Amino acid sequence: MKICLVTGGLGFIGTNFISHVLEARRDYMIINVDSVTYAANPKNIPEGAPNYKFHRLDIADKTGLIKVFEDNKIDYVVNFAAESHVDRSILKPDIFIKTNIEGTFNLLELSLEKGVKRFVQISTDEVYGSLGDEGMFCEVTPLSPRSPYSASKASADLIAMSFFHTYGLPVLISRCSNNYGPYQFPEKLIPLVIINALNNKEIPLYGDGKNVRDWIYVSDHVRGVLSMLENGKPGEIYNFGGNSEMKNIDIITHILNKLGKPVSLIKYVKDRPGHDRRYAMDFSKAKKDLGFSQEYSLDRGLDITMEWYGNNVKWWQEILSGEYKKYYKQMYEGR
Ligand code: TDX
Repeated sequence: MKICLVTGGLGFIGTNFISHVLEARRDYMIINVDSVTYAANPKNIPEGAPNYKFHRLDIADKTGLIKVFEDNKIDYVVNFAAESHVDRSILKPDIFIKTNIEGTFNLLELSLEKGVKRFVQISTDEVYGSLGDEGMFCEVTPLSPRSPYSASKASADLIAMSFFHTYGLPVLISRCSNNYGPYQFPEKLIPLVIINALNNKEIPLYGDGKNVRDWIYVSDHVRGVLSMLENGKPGEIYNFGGNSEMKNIDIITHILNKLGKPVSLIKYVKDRPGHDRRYAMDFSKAKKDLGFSQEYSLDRGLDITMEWYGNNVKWWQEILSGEYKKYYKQMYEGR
């Protein structure tokens, strides 16, 4: 049995990763450590799933983590736990430093001490900064993060890689473009558009709406992470992308058309400060070294995602009536 500690496994990508591994690998035992912040939901993974244990714990809580590492002989760590929303990092950056940097550092120290065989750090394309009309990010692109969120992720990447070079901890880093799919918290663009459209509510579009993002269906990303965990080379960084660059205005219009909703729902609002203009990923290394390829086109991924939000109204209605209500008001009213 391979004991795999997954952090942030009740959040969006972590949930999708755990579900995939539990289905695809019988020889994995998953230990999920998640502090259950606003963006996590304990119902995402059923209690009592086989080969699965859950601990409610913050990765910034080193004492708690020590116990998990002492009670279990952990082979692998996959660190999804992070504060991940750029707009929240602009409003209140401190928690991003604590979770994303200090939390990762705690995991690295304990992994080294306990002889973990592989440490996968889940990073993001945002660490590379912002592109103009041309070019793509590759793994050797210099880091140039521009928001407190992306700066915290870039910092964690640097510390993680320093553990590889200095102490020989087998660290691997994944950097991926914008994920979308089931279980994504509605503060992110795609679920926000779907849910607002279903509720016939205005859709806030930042700035001129021409910022470009590359979209990847979450299942493709989590397959990439698993192949990297199993077949990647320690000390390496792997980019993952979706080959689906779209301007924000175009992807919103596309979703509204699919849902049969009018484009008049779109409301141009004040831009995000420091808003990165364009992301695009060169993921030829993951293709070549890991055999990574996408299974989902943007259209297929969007159809499945829209269907999931349509079938799981209770899941997101609970969110809309909680803390998110206050955040949404602060973010968008009067913008
Ligand atoms: O209401 C909105 N209106 C809007 O125009 C929101 C929420 C977003 N946007 C724009 C901003 C971005 O250009 O849409 C684009 C996507 O925004 P987000 O969903 O907030 O994602 P982004 O800022 O691109 O960052 C995402 O991708 C990289 C994730 O949030 C990060 O966690 C990931 O690392």
